[in-house]
Amino acid sequence: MVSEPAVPDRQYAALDESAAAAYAAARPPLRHGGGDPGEVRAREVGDGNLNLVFIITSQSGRSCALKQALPYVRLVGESWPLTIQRNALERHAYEIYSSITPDLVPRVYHADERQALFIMEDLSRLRIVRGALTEGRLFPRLAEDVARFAAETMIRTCDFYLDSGEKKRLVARCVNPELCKITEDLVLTDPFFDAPSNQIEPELRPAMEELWQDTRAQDSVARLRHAFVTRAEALLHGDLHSGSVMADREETKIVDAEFAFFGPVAFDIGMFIANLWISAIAHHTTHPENPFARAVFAQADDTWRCFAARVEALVADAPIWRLPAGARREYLLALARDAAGFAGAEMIRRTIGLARVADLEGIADRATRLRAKAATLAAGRALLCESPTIDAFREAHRLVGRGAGLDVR
Ligand code: SR1
Ligand code: MG
Repeated sequence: MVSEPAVPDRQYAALDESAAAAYAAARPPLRHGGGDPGEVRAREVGDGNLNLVFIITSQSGRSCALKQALPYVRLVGESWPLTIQRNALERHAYEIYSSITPDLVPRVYHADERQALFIMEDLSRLRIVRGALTEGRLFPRLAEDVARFAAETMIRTCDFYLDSGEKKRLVARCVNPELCKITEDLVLTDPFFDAPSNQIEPELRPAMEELWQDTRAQDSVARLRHAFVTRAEALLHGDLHSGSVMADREETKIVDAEFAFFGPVAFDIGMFIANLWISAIAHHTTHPENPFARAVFAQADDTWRCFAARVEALVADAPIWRLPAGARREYLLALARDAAGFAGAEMIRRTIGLARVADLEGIADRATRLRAKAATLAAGRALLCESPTIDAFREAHRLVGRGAGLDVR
């Protein structure tokens, strides 16, 4: 990876397609060993809530992607400013990930902190998993790969694997206050009171008012928020949902790591599984006869099983600090409870919060859409209430399955 030398008078400017093409044409991987890439074209394809993403192709046949941070939240506009330093933090996270699970993250070729951008591998051969799920496509390696990414990158960056000084230096290097605040607010606070950022259809308001009065759910979300804010356990991706994973039948890549920070190990896996559950509920509500919903449910289950198995093996084999068997069981149970709780909060916020999802919003028929949303809200609330006392993650899975009308064992 090549880093751009600091040029003091060159100020940050958001790129347009022609500026992105010109920028990339002069840098790796398009400008390769001094060779001319020929005509270069850029297409802005960013469909996320925060950044610009360009796919850049050249006459020479080489291509790449350029990701640049905007100084505000794209979803909302310039009225919500946001640090562009998140781009350097995301790249730093990829550096760490590529030392642990190189096959599961994009390769980064070039970075420019002043322009808050980096150039990485073009992944347009793969699909964003959320989009594929909405079209009824699943990828066979998804559960295992996402579970491997989460378990390996988190357990190898926590105190079981890192010497105490090294761990604390890494925690300091990965502080990410602005992006964490987005999650603290949008995932773990606003959905749990009548906040202006929520978008609640009138038919769903009674369910939300009940949730706001439910002391078990409120206690649970307060505990989760406390854990998210205070427990610097391991390097999290911080936004690991189906829109942050790209895949096909053969490979999986985890992207959009700008929310990375040191937080509680259960958060990422809970978020990812929640988004699979949302997809399964949306499909089951729309087409109850179609087996696809059941297949997505099974992937959620597999994700947890693969994650728990790998965490257990990694912790049992840890070089710095090895938990004995009884403590390991307690650790895994605590992870299952927290993951189920975080999943509940994520299901609720993706249904009525600021950043909702295509799985639900894309259901064309209003009555069906409202039924699906009522089911994701009910499942989220049940997870919040029951997660502190479950004895295995399977109980959370059954709870969601039953709520969705799927008889899952
Ligand atoms: C204002 S940003 C909204 C959401 O988009 C990101 O992908 C995160 O999920 C965040 O909560
Ligand atoms: Mg994102």
